[in-house]
Amino acid sequence: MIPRSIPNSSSRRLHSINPGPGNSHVPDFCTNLIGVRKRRPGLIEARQRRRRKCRMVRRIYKPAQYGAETPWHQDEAYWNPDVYLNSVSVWMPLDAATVESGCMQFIPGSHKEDLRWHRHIDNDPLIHGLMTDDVDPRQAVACPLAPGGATFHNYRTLHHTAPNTTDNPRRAYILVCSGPAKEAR
Ligand SMILES: O=C(O)CCC(=O)C(=O)O
Ligand code: NI
Repeated sequence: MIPRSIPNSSSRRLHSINPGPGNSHVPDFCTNLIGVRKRRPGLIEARQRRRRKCRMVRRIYKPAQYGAETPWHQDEAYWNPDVYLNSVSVWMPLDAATVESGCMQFIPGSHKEDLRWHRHIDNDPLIHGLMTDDVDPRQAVACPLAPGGATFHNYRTLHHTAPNTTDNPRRAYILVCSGPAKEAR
């Protein structure tokens, strides 16, 4: 069995990649749940079991000339394995997404393979973002998109985005959908 990195409990449900100064993430759904968790522990899990369809919306902002790389990862490394497996993410740029501005890049076929070993960025457990070194970037396929286009990726698909080196921001809207929680199958 390939080991997974175990993020601390507060970070397991958030998929906030590379939260350095270059990227800004607004996990609306998670922010809401943090409020719920304080009021009634256990309510989050109950709600997640009931919600069988779309679970999370995120926005990622890579500022012009500043937005940091999102390192190679599989989304599964972030998910609570009891709840979030079988996700598919719809990634929609609101600005032109090119290799230079940070379009999505994928390793074809990686969704059929195992979860790779992930570690915290900079090996710093205080950094929420995870990354894997177990990847051959020469196999990457970049997917440039016009605003309003979309890519779809499975929770095991290896993916990455480069830093934004252009003069324009690169904003993306991401819809994460998943299947039933394990215990509900
Ligand atoms: O937009 C990015 O930089 C990365 C997005 C991502 O990793 C995802 O949607 O799963
Ligand atoms: Ni991702």
